[in-house]
Amino acid sequence: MDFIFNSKTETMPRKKIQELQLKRLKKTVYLVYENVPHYKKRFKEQGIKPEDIKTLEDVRKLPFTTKDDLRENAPFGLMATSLDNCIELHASSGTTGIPITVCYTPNDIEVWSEVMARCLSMSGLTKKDIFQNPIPYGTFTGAFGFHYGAQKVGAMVIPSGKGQSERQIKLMQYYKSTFMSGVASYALRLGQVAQEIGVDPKKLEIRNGLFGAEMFTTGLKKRIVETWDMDVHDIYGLTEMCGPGVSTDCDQHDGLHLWEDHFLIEIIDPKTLEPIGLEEEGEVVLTTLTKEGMPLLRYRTRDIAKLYDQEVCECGRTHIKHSTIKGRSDDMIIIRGTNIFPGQIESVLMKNHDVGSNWRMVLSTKRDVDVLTVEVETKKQLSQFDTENLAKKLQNDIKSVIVFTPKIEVLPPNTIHDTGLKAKRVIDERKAN
Ligand code: DLL
Repeated sequence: MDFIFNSKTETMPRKKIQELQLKRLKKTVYLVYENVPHYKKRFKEQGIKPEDIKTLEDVRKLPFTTKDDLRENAPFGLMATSLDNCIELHASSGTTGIPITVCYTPNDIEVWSEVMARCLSMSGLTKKDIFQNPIPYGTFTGAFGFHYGAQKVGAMVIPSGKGQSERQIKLMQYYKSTFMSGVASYALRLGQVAQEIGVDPKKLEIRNGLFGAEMFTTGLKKRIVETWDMDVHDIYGLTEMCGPGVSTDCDQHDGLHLWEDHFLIEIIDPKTLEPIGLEEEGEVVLTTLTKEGMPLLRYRTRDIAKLYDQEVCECGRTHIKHSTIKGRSDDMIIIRGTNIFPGQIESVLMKNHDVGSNWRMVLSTKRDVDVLTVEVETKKQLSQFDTENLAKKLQNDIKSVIVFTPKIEVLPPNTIHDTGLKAKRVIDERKAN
């Protein structure tokens, strides 16, 4: 059940939210202009001054910030305060090997704990809960964000940390954990491991879960709900903003409320960089409104979503809602001229009850033609006959969604090996050919 952690702020009239946003945007603009040489240079190049920001729409006059800007200024070049004023550091490894590093002042940690407490309460966490946190504690933001937020709510945190799935299940049994967090695909994997060791996840005390950190399709959510018989919520966030805690869906499950008193969201067309209207899909661009350590203006997340046109939600919250993240613009695959998002494939797979928790798509080239192979693990070992039938069914179902016939490889359970914290769904071998 959905609880409101900070009623005054979460249900603030929209006009008031916008006034607060403008006040905080102006402050952030001065802060970076005066303290971050990169932004001062960009303002000069674009011929703008902080005092040019008079309305919220004026945000469009400001420069974008990209992942390349972060890498070029790594690790501390975009800091708006001295390292002496910071008390914690987190980083995401990225693909190029240069980690995106973020340092937090005490107030940044306080704000992060607050937004996480809001997200967790919205997913049903109360001080009575025993909160199991099966995310690696390290430079990845996930575990600490959940940890701070759950403690702020007053729940008891079990910092169960990285992997060791059997141990996670045993801790759940032993301590009677009632709420769990995690990386989306791991929640399903954990359910499968429970079944493998003879534990019915439905019979554990877990009744709520808050998951995110990667593509989280409706199909995957449904599978987690069915496996665990728990209420599932979706949490979005990224290292560059704070980590998890930017937005979460309430009990209506029709969009994620984004904490507009701390983040300003725009949706842009990634090609023209022009703003896109409500209810239309585009790239999420975020500006921090209260960050002290590393404030960012118009950060291009590469995540694809749309904003909903709704004044007040049934839950009483007034903060804007965005759709689930459809994918990352850099995850979109173009194969024989067709644009494919991994989420489209996952939605088909998760509807099929013979399909297990792990899958991936492999792109290769055969005689100069692109080939897409979808590798799928089954839940249980299947006979040759059933394996062939499943492959045919999945081929037809996927074809009807992506208008393209993939090859399907049906594999026994536990044959696709996890490559890291987040599931790696796309293996593109085309470049090597
Ligand atoms: O993944 C923070 C996080 C931890 C969020 C735990 C939720 C739960 P990064 O490693 O910097 O931070 O990765 C951020 O992950 O830009 C999205 O592409 C993706 N992502 C995060 N949450 C979701 C979600 C954390 N709920 C990147 N749905 C983001 C889809 C998500 N994608």
